[in-house]
Amino acid sequence: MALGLFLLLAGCDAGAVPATPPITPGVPGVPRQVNVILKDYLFEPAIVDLVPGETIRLNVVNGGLDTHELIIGTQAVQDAWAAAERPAANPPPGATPVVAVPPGLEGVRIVVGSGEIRSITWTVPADAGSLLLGCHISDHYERGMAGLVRAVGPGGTLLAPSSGPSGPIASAAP
Ligand SMILES: [Cu+2]
Repeated sequence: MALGLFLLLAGCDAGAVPATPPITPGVPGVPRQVNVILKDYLFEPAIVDLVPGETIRLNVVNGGLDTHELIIGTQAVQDAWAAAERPAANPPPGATPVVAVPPGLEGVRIVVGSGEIRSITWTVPADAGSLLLGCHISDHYERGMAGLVRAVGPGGTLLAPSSGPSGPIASAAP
C-alpha cells in the first residue's frame, strides 16, 4: 500500500520541476542559478536563501499580467523606492515611468514586463540577511509583493540573524 502510494506520487512527479538541490555557493565563473517569479501579486519564492559572498545568476521571471519589479535592498532602500514610485502609481500602459532614488539607496532593481525574463549576475553582499524584496509599482507591495533574503551557509543552514528589521512580511500584510 505504502509502496503503491509512493509509486503513484513518483509517477505524478515525473517531468515536474525537481526539488531545490542543496546550495552550492556560486562563484564568478560559475554563478548559482537563482530564480524568482513575479506574479500578480507576490514573489515566488517570497523567501530567497543566499550565501553571503557567493555569485548568483538571478533570473527574474514575470509570470503575471502587470509589469513588476524586483527590488533587493534594506528597509531604507525599499522605503526610498516606495517614495519615488508613489507619484507614478497607476501608470498608463507602456513603459514604466522613470523614477530615481538618492545615491546609495538604489539597491538592486530589475523591472520585468509581463511574460518576460531578465537576468543579472550579482555578488551577494555580506549583509544579505538584512535585505528585503519588494515591488513598489502602484500598490503591489501592499498587495503582497514583499519578501526577504535569508542568509544561509553553503549547506543551506540558516546563519545567525542579522541586525536588520524583523517581520517585514507581517508588516506588509493587508
Ligand atoms: Cu509588482
